[in-house]
Amino acid sequence: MKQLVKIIQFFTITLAVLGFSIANAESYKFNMTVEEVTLEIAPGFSSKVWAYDGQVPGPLIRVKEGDEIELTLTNNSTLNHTIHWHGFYMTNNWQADGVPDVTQKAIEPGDSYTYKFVAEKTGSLWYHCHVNVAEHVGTRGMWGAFIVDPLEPTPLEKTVTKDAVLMFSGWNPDVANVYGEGGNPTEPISFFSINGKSFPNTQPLRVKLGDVLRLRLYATTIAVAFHLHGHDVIVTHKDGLPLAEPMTVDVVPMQPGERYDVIVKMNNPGRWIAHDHIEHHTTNNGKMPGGAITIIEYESIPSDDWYAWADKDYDPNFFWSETLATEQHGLFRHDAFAGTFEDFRR
Ligand SMILES: [Cu+2]
Repeated sequence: MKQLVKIIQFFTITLAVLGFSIANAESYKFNMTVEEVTLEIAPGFSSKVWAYDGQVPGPLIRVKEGDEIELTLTNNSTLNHTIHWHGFYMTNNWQADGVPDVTQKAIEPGDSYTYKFVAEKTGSLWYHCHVNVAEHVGTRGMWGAFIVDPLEPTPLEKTVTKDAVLMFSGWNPDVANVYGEGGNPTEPISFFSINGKSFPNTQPLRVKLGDVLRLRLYATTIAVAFHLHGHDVIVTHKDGLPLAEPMTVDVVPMQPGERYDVIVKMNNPGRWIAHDHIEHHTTNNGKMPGGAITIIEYESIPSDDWYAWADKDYDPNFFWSETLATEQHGLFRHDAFAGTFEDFRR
């Protein structure tokens, strides 16, 4: 009898949870394009890219668990593309997985394709092209972050006061200006970036004493060993999913495609570098400093005239922190990530 009561309770709770999620689900209709633009990555180094909505990273998509998404992608470029929704389950909906010649025909120049799916999995997910991935994703910037807020965040997540997305990638200057080349595993990747920019073109992360900072770390196209000076970080999520036991570390090793969410208690005022600890990833074509570097600036620390970023033109949304500070859901573009159109398109 006790067992039966338990079973009935279980189903009642399950139904209540499902009912709740369905009742609160939103439906979104988005449009994105693929554009051929040139992206400035480091001082003196630009690359031709295929960019979702003309920007790298592509627009941030943010919804909540259970929401429905309908996204139409129009290909304004000269080669075929798709979107693969990395980490999504696509239950009974495998045709939305975005793999050319497996789940769909690739989207040809001038054509559109509509993806419809439900945000079942939560956390720090992402999207990328799945046509000739080695070039399109590896060296042409076809990727962006997709965050699904869980209906029931973990207690640690609820303490976060500032959120940031850091997408790490690499670039090969030898093929940067020739579409259709690149992606050879032996090619020299000699520029390294966070959100499509190499230091000093990256941006600082400004915090205050007492902040609880969440960094959503994406090893988008290359291996990364993320290290923040002066603090330990608590690894709370791997590939979007909460860890049963969060782990405290000072280096976060990641392989391409992996994401780790880390939470940092901002309890040590100063100016602290945060960088990829694979040594040559902090260079621009072999010259240090460059590459995948940012600096955490506590607002109580005065600047110095010798500070590398003393005169920095500050962009508070470079890590999507402003967007993520709101309750807003949707698709978000950011001008700072936009490439420039070539003359031949005018
Ligand atoms: Cu592509």
